Amino acid sequence: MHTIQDIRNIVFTGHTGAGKTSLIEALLFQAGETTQQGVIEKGNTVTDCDPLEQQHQHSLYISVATAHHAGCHINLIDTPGYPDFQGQVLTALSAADTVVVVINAVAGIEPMSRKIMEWASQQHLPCMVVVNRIDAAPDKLEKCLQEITEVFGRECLPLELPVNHAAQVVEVYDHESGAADFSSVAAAHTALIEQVVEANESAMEHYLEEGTVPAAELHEAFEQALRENHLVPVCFTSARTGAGIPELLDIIAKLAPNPLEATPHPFIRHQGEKTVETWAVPDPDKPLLAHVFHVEFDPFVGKLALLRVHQGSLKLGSQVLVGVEGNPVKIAHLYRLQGKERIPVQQAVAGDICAVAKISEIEPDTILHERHEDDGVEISGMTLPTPLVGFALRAKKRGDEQKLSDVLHKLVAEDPCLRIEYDTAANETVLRGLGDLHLRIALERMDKQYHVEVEAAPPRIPYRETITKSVQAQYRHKKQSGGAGQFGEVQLEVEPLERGAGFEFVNRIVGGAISGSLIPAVEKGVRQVLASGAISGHPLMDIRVTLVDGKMHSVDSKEIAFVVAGRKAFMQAVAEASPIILEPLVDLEVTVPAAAMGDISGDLATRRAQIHDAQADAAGNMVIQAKIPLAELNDYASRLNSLTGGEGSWAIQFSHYEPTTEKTQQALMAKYQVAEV
Ligand SMILES: Nc1nc2c(ncn2[C@@H]2O[C@H](COP(=O)(O)OP(=O)(O)OP(=O)(O)O)[C@@H](O)[C@H]2O)c(=O)[nH]1
Ligand SMILES: [Mg+2]
Repeated sequence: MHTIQDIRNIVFTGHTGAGKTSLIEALLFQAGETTQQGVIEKGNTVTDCDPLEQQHQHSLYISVATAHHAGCHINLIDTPGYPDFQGQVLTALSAADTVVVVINAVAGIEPMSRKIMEWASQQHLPCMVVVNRIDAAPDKLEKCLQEITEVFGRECLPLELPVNHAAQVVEVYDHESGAADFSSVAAAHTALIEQVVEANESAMEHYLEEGTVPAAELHEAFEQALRENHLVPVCFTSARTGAGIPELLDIIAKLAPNPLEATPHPFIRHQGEKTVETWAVPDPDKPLLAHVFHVEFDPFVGKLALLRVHQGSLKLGSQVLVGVEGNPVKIAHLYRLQGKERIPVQQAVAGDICAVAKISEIEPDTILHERHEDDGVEISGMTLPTPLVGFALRAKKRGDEQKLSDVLHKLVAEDPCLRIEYDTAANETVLRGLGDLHLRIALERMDKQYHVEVEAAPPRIPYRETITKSVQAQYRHKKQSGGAGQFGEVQLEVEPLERGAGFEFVNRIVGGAISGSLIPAVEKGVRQVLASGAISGHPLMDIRVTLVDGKMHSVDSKEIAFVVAGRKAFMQAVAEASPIILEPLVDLEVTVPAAAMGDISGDLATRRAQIHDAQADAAGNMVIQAKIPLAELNDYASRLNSLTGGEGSWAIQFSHYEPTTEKTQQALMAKYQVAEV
């Protein structure tokens, strides 16, 4: 049974293709967890265990495996490197004590790695850089290290150096001299130790006075330097040849922080109206606090929740409380995971990672706890990016609607950056994600894993209608067929308001031409048109409607008559007030390699974009800022991918409404008339 001191929680992050999954595979093999090292191309790695991951040869979800080495229980968390799946990385950070950013030695620092480094330092998480694929670029490693210090900072220092033309590596924490492919072991050792002792006064004193630091004190200073991001060690590996793999495993066991040495993860506690920051105490004997950092659905065990125990111990057969409701549940199945394999365990102590199955009350981010006073505890995580790219979905087969809805809820539970929206105006279910690939993988999963056939179409663009001049209109509603009749007459004035002003209804009736009790009926009629649109079926905005006059009948003037009169008068007024259709514009930020700049701006020009800024960032990429109609972005993700070879990224945010083109307006109006007939 391992203790908290034996645990290491390492999350592997970095740009797609850097070799995270392969690296974990090599570490598992080195530690003797597997008898054969799996290969991405064969689809037989431990952590790419999902059929879609194997088919695409890319990780899509968080996956956990454990290596046992030098008395340590090392939890290795694999994450996807595609930007579309960054939600998985952000949630995995909440379970980790060390963030390993894997860099592809051939490609150097790529966009996702830079982003992850920022996130990790925002959270003060200990970081390590692993330069992988050194077999493929033995001559580029010195330059790669230089780039790392330039981009990530001078805290990045080699903890290893490649030797024998990158066939091996030498660790420079213990080794004080020897040759290396570049620099020297002595120089790297001195630089590392000097950086470490700067973090700790007593270690610094020993170093200055005696030239050496006692091992335990140096270890403590090393951990402190990691926590303060004063040191980011750089290692070198080849998952393919095995170079640097035994050394990396040793380093993880010896120098990566255990949960007691790591940066504690912050929690918040809701106390009535107030929220206060709080910390878990990584002590197995304290009351339980365990955080669900990932949920997945297994065809055999159903809902499987991955947890990091932050305080106390989670025991098989125990009763725990779930989330803010504090509902009691029994832990009937407790596992540790080895990719898709579930290994039953009796308990998970503070600091450890485990999985529980078949507890329907558990959602992503749920806290399992023991005392009702902890019902209001939540983990305080990073803000996730907003999913903006969408598909409107419909089940192909009639009767599959409920199945589709169930599947969508599962997909959203598995990925915090997928979202379901219901557009009631269009009667559409829209699935939103961070990009085209994100949504396409979700569609593929619906088809291949859940066997529900769907039709996907671009979602309806939220167009709006408005008017461009002021007019008055009058309408008399009169119905006299048997019994009591209906009579109502209203005179309205409509005026355009400035963009974004919304809607105003003003009553200017004086002298009781319409009784006060019937005026809300007129407004009701007007609002019906406001919501459903007058010319294209889209809501109206930026309009003031003034009720200027009207007539009533002492017997026949009921509410319904004035609702109808209000509606008809408003429709008539809008038709005469030169109505136009507005479309939403968004602020678009595109980051692309400088070489792709020409193609990208040319393409944007064909999409009616107005580029207002283009600047190089620190890594030499171009960052373009533009305003662009949302309607022009339906296929942008795949276009950007093909123009930049997958190197581009983009983000949008709503900006404002502007009149759409004459052509779009005519098309929308024609479509509406056809639908109305
Ligand atoms: N030459 C060489 N190839 C490697 C090495 N490590 C991984 N690869 C190859 O690089 C490709 C990507 O490896 P993965 O392990 O899937 O990379 P990843 O970082 O997990 O990628 P994502 O899951 O998409 O984020 C595969 O074809 C691997 O065989 C290495 O050390 N040397
Ligand atoms: Mg992977």
